[in-house]
Amino acid sequence: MKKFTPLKLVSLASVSLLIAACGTDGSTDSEDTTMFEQMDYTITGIEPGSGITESARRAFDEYDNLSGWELQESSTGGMMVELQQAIENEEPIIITGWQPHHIFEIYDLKILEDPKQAFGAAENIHTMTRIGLEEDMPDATAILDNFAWEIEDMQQIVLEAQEIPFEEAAQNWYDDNQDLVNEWTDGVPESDGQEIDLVSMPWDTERASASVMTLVLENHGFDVNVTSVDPSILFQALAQGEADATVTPWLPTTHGAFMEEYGDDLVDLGPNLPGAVSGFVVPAYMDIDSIEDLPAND
Ligand code: PBE
Repeated sequence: MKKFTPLKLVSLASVSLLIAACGTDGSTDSEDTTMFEQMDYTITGIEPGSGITESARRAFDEYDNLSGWELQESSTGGMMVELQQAIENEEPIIITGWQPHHIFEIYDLKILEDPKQAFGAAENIHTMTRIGLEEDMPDATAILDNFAWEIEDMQQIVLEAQEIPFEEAAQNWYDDNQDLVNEWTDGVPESDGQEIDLVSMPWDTERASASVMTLVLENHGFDVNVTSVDPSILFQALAQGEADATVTPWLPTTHGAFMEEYGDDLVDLGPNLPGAVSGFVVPAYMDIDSIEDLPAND
């Protein structure tokens, strides 16, 4: 049976004890078994409210071979620490991971094949507004609608922001990409201080896109306010008209359930970034390639 450990924040001390206790003591019949035992048949997840956690739960439903495995939900920060620790010790680990993300620049990782597409195929990150924004703020809506960039752009900001403040990394990208920015604002009249409320999500990728959109709109005369919330709150805020716009939802899969619930009550302006990916991610030194390579823990 599948088991979940909601909101369990495993301390680092208990993780290392666990790993020590499940060491390679010869009690298992193959190296593979040892690797999965070493992980305690546990996948290291992130925040319970994230879309990728929903997708991971779907994977647990769809893959019979994940029976007896656990999804350990915690936080993105906690996941990153555990990943770093595992890689330093060349120990096995499976995380819920996504790209763009700077961990793919720092570590040699692979996304496990997902033949049942529990995490969807490649996704796009979309721009959305509340109903009526186009009528109320046609110029801001035009800029939002023109916004389009690539994984490499977003990843560059996120990577640089590991060393310098986020706003500075976004500003650097903005300064270096004036040609692209001009394409988004070309022909759009400047505002004289109209207020616009953006909603974003608490991940670095989303901080990057919200920071860039803030710079673009502010430099075009708008007064921008950004609030970062969980995906469910973000969709509610847009559907209820409490927020004006977002550049953050991942579709069709990661936030697909929210789109089903709120899609009729908001305006989807379409993709701003193509080819985002999420899934179960492992260090390249692990000798598995597909979710189907994971043995059930019966
Ligand atoms: N993420 C990053 C988010 C969206 C962007 C994949 C962790 C999620 O809701 O899962």
